[in-house]
Amino acid sequence: MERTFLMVKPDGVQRGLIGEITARFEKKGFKLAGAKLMNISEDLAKEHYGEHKDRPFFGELVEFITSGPVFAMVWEGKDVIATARFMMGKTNPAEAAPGTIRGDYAVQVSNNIIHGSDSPESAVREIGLFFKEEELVAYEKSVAAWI
Ligand code: IDP
Repeated sequence: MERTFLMVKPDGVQRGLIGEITARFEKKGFKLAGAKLMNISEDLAKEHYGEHKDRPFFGELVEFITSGPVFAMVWEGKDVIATARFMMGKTNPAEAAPGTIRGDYAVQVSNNIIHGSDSPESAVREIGLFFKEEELVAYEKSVAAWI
């Protein structure tokens, strides 16, 4: 079963959207494997967003993601990586469709509420950066056959 790393960013936590966002993935039928509220260190932020290190907004991005607690999660399910990205909406909230998380709750690209892994390789890398294996919980949900 596929796993992805999702994170409610500091703007989403401050705006009280943890429950709203988590509920969407629960109701969709995905399974939560781990979650925690945490502060991101500057080193972790730079590592997580390493692919953007040469972009002009990198400093702003690191400052933003370390500006307050984030809610880090691992979700499991069939095609969860691509489906979660679809549910998040486009990176720029101005282009994100209504009904998506960014389309419904965000205005600016710098404050776009949620992060989600964009490929299987990113998911493995990001889960490893944020979670120890023992923080992830393996269990069966009795409704699985109905999803
Ligand atoms: P993604 O989060 O949809 O995968 P990426 O292109 O990987 O999008 O960019 C990572 C994050 O960097 C975005 O979610 C957004 O918060 C931030 N970002 C992207 N472009 C800009 C920009 O032009 N200004 C400020 N922040 C940006």
